[in-house]
Amino acid sequence: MALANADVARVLREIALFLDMEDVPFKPRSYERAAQSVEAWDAPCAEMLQAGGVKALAQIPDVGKSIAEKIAELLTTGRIAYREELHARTPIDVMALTTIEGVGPKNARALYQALGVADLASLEAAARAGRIRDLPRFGEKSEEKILRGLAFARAGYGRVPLGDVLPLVRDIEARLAALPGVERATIAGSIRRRRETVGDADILVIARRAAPVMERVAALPEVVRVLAQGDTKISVRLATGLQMDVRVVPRASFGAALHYFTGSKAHNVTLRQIAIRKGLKVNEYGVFRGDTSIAGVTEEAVYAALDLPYIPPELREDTGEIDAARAGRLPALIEHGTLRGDLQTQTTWTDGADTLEAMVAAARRLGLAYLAVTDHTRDLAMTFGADEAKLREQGKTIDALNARLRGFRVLKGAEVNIRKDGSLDIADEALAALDVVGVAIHSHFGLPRAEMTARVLRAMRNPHADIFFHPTARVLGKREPVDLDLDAVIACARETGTVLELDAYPTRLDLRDDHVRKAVAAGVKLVIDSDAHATAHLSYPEMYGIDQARRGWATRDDVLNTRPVDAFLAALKGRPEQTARAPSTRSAPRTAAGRRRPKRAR
Ligand code: DGT
Ligand code: CA
Ligand code: CA
Ligand code: ZN
Repeated sequence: MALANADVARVLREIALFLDMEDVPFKPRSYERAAQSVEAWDAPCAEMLQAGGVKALAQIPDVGKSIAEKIAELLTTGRIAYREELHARTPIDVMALTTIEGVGPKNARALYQALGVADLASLEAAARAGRIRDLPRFGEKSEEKILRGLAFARAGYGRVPLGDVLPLVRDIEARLAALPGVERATIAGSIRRRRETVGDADILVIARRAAPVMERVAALPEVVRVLAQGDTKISVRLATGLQMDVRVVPRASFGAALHYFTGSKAHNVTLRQIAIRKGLKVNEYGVFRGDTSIAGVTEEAVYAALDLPYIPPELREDTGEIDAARAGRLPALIEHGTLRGDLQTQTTWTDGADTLEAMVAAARRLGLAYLAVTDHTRDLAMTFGADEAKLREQGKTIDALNARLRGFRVLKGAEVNIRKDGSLDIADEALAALDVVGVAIHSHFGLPRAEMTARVLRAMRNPHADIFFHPTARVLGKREPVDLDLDAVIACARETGTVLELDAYPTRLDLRDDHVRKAVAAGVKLVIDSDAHATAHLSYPEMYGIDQARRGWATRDDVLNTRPVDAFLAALKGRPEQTARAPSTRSAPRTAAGRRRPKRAR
């Protein structure tokens, strides 16, 4: 079976890590960018190679001739000699080791050279034996951190981030739907509810005859093993490790089956109790009065039979949605296709893979009308963080670009570091010249709750801090959320008019759903951003962000970047409309700065 682009990207990424470990300049970034780009590329590399040779591969952005040749080598021989060379010098599982928080490529090499650590098992053994603490540049704290990281990686095992499975499962859904004899194929279970992590995939298929469908499922190229097979259900293991259950159901009971297998279990249980009180019975075949089915073809009919309006799958967690439905108080959830701007993106100015022009073009293709460039700032030296002078330079470039653009606006922004003490790493005057200031935690993740909360509140009280980016700083499967009093943050956001972000990058999803719900309930405004580091990432808000916002009961009005650019900017803190609400926090210079708040009559 030909390697998928994701597999190619993984090898390129591994090479980047090896090069990084050896302190080779520039090259690690080239490989990392190429990996990102290959991963995001629509056409399979294997097919491109077949159709157009190495030249075709070199058409992929950020894939130069040399890397294209290596991809071709990988696709034809299954290996890259260069990678083998690097691996022979430091024969370690660098990919696995660097998923542990506290272990970068250079640490990994040091651990190998001093202690022979080559994989997660030997890392754990070394940490448990207390041998890491004595190494130069490590110490007891790093050893503890590594142990925590290992425990965290283990605990997460078994559930995978939604973003790791959704594209593949959607693809399989489409292929099943196209099979002869199949009337419809639909994702159910936690993936349909868009839960942020997934235990296994569930797909329902309407077909008259189940056997041929199950044969085709077993023969899918991704399937490595059939775990179980019955008359209408088959469970398989995919090459990625994911389990997938496919059930074939008749049209007459499709709505009931879809409802049942979408879950959640808790939602289903509560609904069944309601049915019982009405003298009805609900199961995967329908809603029954005695032996007579009174609903089953559609989910809407199932709910209607219980005197309920349709409840969107994202809300079906038994966290009050059934009561709200009964009372006619379900929120009008934010819809797909309603976002008009993106407030967190990075470009080649720092650690993004694509130029500002390319990002703008891609954003326009997605139907957006504005985009804030929010490259990292000074303290993040390794990502070429901007200082005040660089931000000024960028500002000029953006002005020039905006003068050429019609119907699109690039906003001047920055992703400003919140320092340990809550101060920001860019001077207020420079912040005042920006359209949008995002503040974020990128260091000192381990502060105790009180200190962490005070730090964040201080940053949010800065009159220039418009948006608090990825508030809990978690990385799914890798870094736990910081210990932060979210209630205090939400109260402060409300008081100061600071917007909270739902970062839709698939390994972040931060704020997560239940935090969104709290923020929305408190009347705090949100934005849904991509945190894009490449053009392909700009679709994340639509792919993941909206769904998580829906899981947080957010309406369109709660999300500021559903508004046109002028209305969006007007809603940020310190705007004339807002000063009445938050008088104490905004000092005069912000609006008086002129450049910061130009009248946008264009
Ligand atoms: P997951 O796979 O852990 O991410 O979560 P789900 O929700 O996809 O759970 P899964 O795959 O075990 O089952 C799919 C759906 O089937 C589940 O959401 C509700 C339904 N279901 C499964 N087992 C039961 C059950 O024992 N009772 C009820 N009422 N529903 C069930
Ligand atoms: Ca499932
Ligand atoms: Ca399942
Ligand atoms: Zn960030």
